[in-house]
Amino acid sequence: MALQLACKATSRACNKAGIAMLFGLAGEVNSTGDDQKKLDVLSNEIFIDALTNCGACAVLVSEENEDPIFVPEDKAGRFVVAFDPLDGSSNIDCNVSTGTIFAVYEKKSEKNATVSDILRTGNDILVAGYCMYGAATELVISFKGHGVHRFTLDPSLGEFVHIQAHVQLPEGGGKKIYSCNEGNSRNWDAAIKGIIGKWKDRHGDKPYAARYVGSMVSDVHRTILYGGVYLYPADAKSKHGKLRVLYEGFPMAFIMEQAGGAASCGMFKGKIQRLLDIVPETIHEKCPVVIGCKRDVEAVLEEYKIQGLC
Ligand code: FDP
Repeated sequence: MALQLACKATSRACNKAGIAMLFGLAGEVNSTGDDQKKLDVLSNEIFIDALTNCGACAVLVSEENEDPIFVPEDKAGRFVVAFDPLDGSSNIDCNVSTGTIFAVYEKKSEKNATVSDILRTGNDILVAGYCMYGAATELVISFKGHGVHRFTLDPSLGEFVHIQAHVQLPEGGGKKIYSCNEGNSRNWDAAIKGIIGKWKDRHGDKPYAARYVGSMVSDVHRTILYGGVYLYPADAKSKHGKLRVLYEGFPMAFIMEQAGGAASCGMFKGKIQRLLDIVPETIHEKCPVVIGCKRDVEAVLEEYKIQGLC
């Protein structure tokens, strides 16, 4: 309830951003070194307020806060939430879709929560989801073992309406789409260069289409509904990729697997790793991301074998 309330308030802020003069920079740099936008700051306050006061949470990790937030004892509950309040924020000022991403765990510590309650493998996630602020506001959420569900915000009611139960990626992998920032290709390893090359040159067959919004929520949402693959791989310059484990990689990998897809890091720290198996050591750690339909994720992993890299 707290998460969906915060999503509604963030949706309203995004819709009114132009009128309420919420476009532009807030003048600060966040925990991950990005310039904070006014909407980053506002949405972060919305999520922290909702999650701190709902009585359900013990620790919060936000992309916008360098340190974990420990909920005061009198308001503390048993859940731990990692979130990126407004992902894709470089798209805010040109009115392109952004989103919130979150993952929920149950704390292990018997008494007061500690940071170890959040530095865990993605296999411990109980609930993960994202909310996309696009042409419509859509909340996609999965409670472990209960499938992926889509809800669209009806602005006239102010409520999320359940529009699809047990969402699954299209049978066989769906549309042939790859989604990545190809501007980084010079620094990719041979396997990523190789598979993207094969998708573009299919010896007479129609090539894969390239689609990249540059907002992870939108690119993942399209991948779940249409098929294909989304990649932000490691490269020679960024050995851990760009995306954050706790509030980007893990929740999206969890949802993708629950929807019948696959989620890998590709080659990471010298081996191929399933994304949800990694264990972060710090709260803002990054990891490479290769997520989407099994057909395409497996083709990426196979390419590492073909190139003799694993
Ligand atoms: P942004 O920097 O605009 O916040 O990690 C955040 C993210 O956006 C993702 O939402 C998006 O997929 C990715 O970064 C875009 O990165 P590039 O600009 O390097 O392609």
